[in-house]
Amino acid sequence: MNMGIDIAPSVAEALAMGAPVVALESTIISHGFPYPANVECAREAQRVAREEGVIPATVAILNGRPTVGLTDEQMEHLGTAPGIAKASRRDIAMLASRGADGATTVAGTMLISAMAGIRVFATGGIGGVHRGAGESFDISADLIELSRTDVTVVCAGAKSILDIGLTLEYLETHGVPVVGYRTDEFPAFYTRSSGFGVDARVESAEEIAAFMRAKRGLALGGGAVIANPIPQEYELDSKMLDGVIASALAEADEAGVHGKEVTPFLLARIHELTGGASEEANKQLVYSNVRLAAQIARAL
Ligand code: PSU
Ligand code: MN
Repeated sequence: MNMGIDIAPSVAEALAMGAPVVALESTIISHGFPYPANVECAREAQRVAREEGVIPATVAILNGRPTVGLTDEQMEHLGTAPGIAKASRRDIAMLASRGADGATTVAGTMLISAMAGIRVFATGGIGGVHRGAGESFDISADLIELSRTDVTVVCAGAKSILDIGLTLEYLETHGVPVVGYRTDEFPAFYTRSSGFGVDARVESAEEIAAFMRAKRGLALGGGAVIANPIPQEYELDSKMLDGVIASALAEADEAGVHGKEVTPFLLARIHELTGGASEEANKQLVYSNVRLAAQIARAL
């Protein structure tokens, strides 16, 4: 039985005509930023996509229905209502059966995008292998989804709250291509460099579209990561960040935070400890990723 998904008219029409569509996630709204920056960022991300001639499709679970393409009111709801669930692959069926709301992670958004037939998705940063995963086994479901669902995820790399080296090893093991857009290095979200390389470097959206066509033509399955470094002018100071991240990690450890709470806890602490600086950087890298994702969707 397929209970189906709800696709907004603008998105359904674009998909039917073969017009370009870019998916956007909603965990970033409910758990990634404080209010009102969260809703502002979500609206501006949609505006940037439209400015690039592409239809934005923000994804969430509303009243138990996977929903593709959100209105301003729906995004306001996700950004303000208390206790919105974080929805990764394993949460979706329970939210559906209970008729509840959920903000989709990268994994959840990929899954629902694939159901809708959307091939490109822009986010801020992907989840990954957490530091200390050898003990905690904390590896984001985003990485497993990338290995099984054919959606291309444009991101600014992964935050150094994660073990970036192990995240890249894991993606390699699971056959997920990691492509650098105009970079040889995998970016670290707030900063352009991490000290770790990418598999391949490309210079244009057309090259990425050609890569996606080749991947599909060979029925290779699985997704791909397109790593787009934060624009230089918004990059944060890495020394300052190292200190902030160390404090946030120590606090999480002390507070005994675990499971799906870890990432939202760390994101919130980083925003609190750095004030407006990280918030601005985070917003700007999202817009830059939406712009690139839109260019890829058009090139497809
Ligand atoms: N990393 C960020 N910002 C985010 C997230 C991760 O820099 O908003 C969110 C994304 O929705 C991602 C999720 O899919 O956190 C990963 O959570 P976890 O580590 O619990 O899998
Ligand atoms: Mn986790």
